[in-house]
Amino acid sequence: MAFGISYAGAESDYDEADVVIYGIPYDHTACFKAGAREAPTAIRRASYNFEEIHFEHGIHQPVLNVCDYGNCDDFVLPEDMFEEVDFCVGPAVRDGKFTVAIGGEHSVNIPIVRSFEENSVAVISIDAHLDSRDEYLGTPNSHACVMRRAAEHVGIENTFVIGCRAIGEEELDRDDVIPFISSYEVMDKGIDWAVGKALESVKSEKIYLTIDIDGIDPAFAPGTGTPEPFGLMPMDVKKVINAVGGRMIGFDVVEVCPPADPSGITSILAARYINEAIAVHAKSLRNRDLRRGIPPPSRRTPQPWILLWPRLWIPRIS
Ligand SMILES: [Mn+2]
Repeated sequence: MAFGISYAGAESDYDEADVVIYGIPYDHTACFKAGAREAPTAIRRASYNFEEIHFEHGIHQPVLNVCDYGNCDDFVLPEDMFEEVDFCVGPAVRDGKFTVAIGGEHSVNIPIVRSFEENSVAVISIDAHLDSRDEYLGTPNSHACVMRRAAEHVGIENTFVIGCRAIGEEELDRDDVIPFISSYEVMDKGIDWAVGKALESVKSEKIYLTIDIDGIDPAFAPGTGTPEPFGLMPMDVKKVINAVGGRMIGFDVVEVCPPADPSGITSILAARYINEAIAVHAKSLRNRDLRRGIPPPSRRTPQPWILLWPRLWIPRIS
């Protein structure tokens, strides 16, 4: 259980959890607006905005056991952050849990991907940037190098970026360009086409989905470290989460920057994507159980003390 405010509905212990949520409040390689370290708290708070039921999926979110494991400790050097994330998130990956990480900047994705076996997963990224530099501002572990590091671990054929529109010359002027579809192509041909291409392109059946919130147009997600105009629509990304569906084995949302998000709208969108990923995972588990002849779980019965509790419950923030 998290210290302070937990993600809404995350009431399970680790052992019985299907889904484990981690906050990784790391932003020390930020190059424009810093402050993503505040996102785990802001997104957890935003999670109380939503209904527990997803009528469009026929899913009541509490059918899954969700554990909020709290935040990783913060370290300044990315290599120390990697070690901490491997210590916290690595065991859950190896235990076969569905992990949901809340960044932090995009570099928090590097140690999570490395906790999967080499070449065992594909990494699909929603991002305004290709993030494929060998190194940036003196470190190979910058948030601008995430997909290059992923490609080294899972193979370049198992990487794909959707929605990018800010790419450095040195990222394109090389033989091993990370496969991508720009936001301009998505605008012309539609997100269904784009995600279809991505799913065809990657070789691994299992997919880790990482959402850099700056992939969405800054009109809808202004609270981010490096905002970039001409982005994806919020609904596009919901569709991507659904299209990846049962192939998704882990998820993160990164680069929300609460100091640049005075209305909180970006954190709300990020929390909604987390709920979407949890609902999609719940749906895939339900379908798997149905194939095995196991009846779907019934909605969790409220405990008597919950029925006595005042209806308006405002989470305490500490
Ligand atoms: Mn980005």
